[in-house]
Amino acid sequence: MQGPRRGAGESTVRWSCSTPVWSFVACALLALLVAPAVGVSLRRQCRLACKDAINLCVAAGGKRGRCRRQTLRRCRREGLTACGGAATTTTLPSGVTVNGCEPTSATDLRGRPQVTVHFGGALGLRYQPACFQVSPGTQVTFSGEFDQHPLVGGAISGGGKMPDPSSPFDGPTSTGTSKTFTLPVAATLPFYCDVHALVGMKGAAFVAP
Ligand SMILES: [Cu+2]
Repeated sequence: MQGPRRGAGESTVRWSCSTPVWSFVACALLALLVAPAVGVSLRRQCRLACKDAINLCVAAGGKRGRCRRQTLRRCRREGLTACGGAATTTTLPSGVTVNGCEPTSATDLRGRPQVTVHFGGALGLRYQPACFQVSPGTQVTFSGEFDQHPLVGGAISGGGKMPDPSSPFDGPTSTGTSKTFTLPVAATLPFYCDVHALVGMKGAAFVAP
């Protein structure tokens, strides 16, 4: 049953059930028609609202079916707000990981105007810190050899690289040894090394107030 017809059905129920002429059968039948429509509607709304959260879950390496089930279950339990902030321009719902990072376990560097991420060299094929939280407006400086470890804004998804041209990290940054990016607004910003992403050289900045 579609949305607009549901409204008509509800008003019919109210009218018919207070009118003795109508039998119990009619009331019961209408109630049966209306009730499932409400349930279906929330399910459908969750499916729409949680698309990004599901994609992010998959991008973080999760199996699509499992990501879908978990995300939709959370949406039905906690309401649509559970998926309201799933896009890369907002924060992740807790429990969802991207590039091996999850906001609640990420290094909390909020409140600092400037943060440095080191990579390569003595650290090997990784970023330090790899998973971190910063406040909106923070300047994040990546320090290391970009020619060996080109930096790209984006996520690793199902074993593949998914560059995000809209990421403040953009990229690839493949020359020089230091580059500073300003992260202006609350966002989930995964990044990776274009050469070593698939062997785990990746991370994510969670920008949160
Ligand atoms: Cu690398």
